[in-house]
Amino acid sequence: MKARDSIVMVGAPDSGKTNYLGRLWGALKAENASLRATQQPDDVRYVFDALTHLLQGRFAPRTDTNVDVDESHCSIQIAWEREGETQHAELLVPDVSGELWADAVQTNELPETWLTSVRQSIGALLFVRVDSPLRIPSLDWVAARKRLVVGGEEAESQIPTAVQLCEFLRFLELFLGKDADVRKPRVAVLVAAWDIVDEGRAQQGPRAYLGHEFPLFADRLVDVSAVEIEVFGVSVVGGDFRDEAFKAQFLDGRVDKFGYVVTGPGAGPHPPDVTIPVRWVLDGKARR
Ligand SMILES: Nc1nc2c(ncn2[C@@H]2O[C@H](COP(=O)(O)OP(=O)(O)O)[C@@H](O)[C@H]2O)c(=O)[nH]1
Ligand SMILES: [Mg+2]
Repeated sequence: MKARDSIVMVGAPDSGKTNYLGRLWGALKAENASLRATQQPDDVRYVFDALTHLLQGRFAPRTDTNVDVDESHCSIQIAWEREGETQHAELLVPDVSGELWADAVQTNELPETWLTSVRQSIGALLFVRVDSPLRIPSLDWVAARKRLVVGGEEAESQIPTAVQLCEFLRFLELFLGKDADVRKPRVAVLVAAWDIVDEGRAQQGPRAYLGHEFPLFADRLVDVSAVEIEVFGVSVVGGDFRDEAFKAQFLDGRVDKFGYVVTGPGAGPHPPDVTIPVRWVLDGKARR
């Protein structure tokens, strides 16, 4: 049987991967989902737990960094219809290992198993989160480190977040799809927790947001040619559970009515469909 196409998830710790995956799982298992999960993931607990947290009105907490890395590796089998034919793919999640991605950037070495996953994938989801306390600013590095220590949060990487993002992108440019059947791999950049971006910024769209917050990375995005890039703002439930009014409203409703993706400036949220970035990556395969 032909190997199935895969998409790989990439991002530093606290970049929103687990919560997205939990919410995506909910979307893939929904009745009449056009992009659907075809079987239980091998590490089903991990995905279930993430969704269960959301359903209870809490974000899934950051993954315990002490968890064994292998345990976290998980994949979701997905299927959808294109031109009357059922297509299959899988979403690979080398999660928890966000820490390891950060190490890889620092040491310039990707663990062999990931390298293989990246080479065999037709596309990637690259995560960066709005207002992550683990973010390392590019400019005022010394002050930032002091502040991080005072705040009780330890910087896990000494490399500024924007530089780290550029490095992730460089890995992807070098290796993504090299051993896969795809002409030009697609990389969806997911700006997670889009719901906490203030209204003015939100109006300008996710690409402009990256331009403000991570100018170095935003500049790099423009001159990438080995992969195709699109930037998405993503909110897994369409709000922040720290907002009690929102939380009450959420708990009163159904999860499939919450959560959205935004694309261009002024585009506003699409109707609740968190699968949009995954679809966009998969569609890259159809274009030859
Ligand atoms: N407001 C808001 N916060 C989010 C969203 N997604 C993630 N977060 C926050 O980001 C934190 C880290 O997300 P997580 O999925 O654990 O990141 P990971 O370490 O990359 O797996 C969560 O605990 C939430 O506080 C979102 O859509 N909206
Ligand atoms: Mg996680």
